Amino acid sequence: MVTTSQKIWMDGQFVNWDEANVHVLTHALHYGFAAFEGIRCYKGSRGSAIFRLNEHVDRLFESAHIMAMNVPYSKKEVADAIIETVRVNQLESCYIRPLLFVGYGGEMGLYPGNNPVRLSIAAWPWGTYLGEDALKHGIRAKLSSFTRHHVNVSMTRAKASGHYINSVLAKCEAKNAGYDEAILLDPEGYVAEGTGENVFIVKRGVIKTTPLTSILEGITRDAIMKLAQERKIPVVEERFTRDAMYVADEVFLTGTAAEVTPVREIDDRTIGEGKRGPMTTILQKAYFDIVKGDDSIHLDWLALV
Ligand code: PPE
Repeated sequence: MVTTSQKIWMDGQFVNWDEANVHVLTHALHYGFAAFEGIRCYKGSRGSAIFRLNEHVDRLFESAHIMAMNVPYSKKEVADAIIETVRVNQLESCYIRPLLFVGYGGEMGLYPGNNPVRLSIAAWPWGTYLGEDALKHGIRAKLSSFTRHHVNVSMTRAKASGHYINSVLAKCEAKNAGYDEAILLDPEGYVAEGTGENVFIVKRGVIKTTPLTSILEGITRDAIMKLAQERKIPVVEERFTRDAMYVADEVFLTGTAAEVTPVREIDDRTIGEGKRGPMTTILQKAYFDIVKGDDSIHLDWLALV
């Protein structure tokens, strides 16, 4: 169950949580034509801070641009509204979900026409994404029977709602088979990403992650790559196969919701030692130090509430 908060920002004003409703003929509800963000705010040593707020707002606008949606606000207005949503609800640590969608404006059919582009921003407390044990001991993943999007079917640089049918199908398949998460391959058979996470492997001291073809350009992915480079750990963006994951020393997933989650098993094969590996431990700690305000080098990644 979601832990509710008091108010949701909708089209420029705050409404009560239970009253943040839309018409059933909302375009986005029918065709998935919406873009969203997932952002975390952490209470740390410097108070509550939103991680990489500007990058998330930029990505929301990029999604809109790819989808040719006009955002009726400036980036600053959206960033301010996000901070205000956390403040109004007096949240300390929370997950923030801006949703930009084509609404109902009297017309139906695929063509968005003059239907309004609407924006809502909700925030609520959301704990560990993949279970209490996940961050410490790792998860069990399964390769999905569903393929991630082809670049010319869906443009995955956009965090578009409609893309997530693919993720939801993969997630349900993996969960129903008793696994924690699914990993999807791209249309050419190389590893793409998790249902809501990017994938990294570690082999003989080198970190690899998938290139930006059929994946979302993760903001956590970018942070982890930078953190590794700062520690002189080699990082390459390169395609790899499912068997490269099976024989990797470590595999981990990154995402705003999933944070930095070790993968201890894939398709019933133990990965490395079957527990959180040393590289994952270093990068996970580095990540949590930043979001908790304990790393003075990356303070520019935090927007204080
Ligand atoms: N790939 C996908 C498909 C994805 O949805 C996410 C975020 C990522 C990679 C990682 O991106 P980033 O958060 O910028 O590091 N998934 C969001 C939605 C999760 C959900 O269940 O909803 C998230 O983590 O907020």
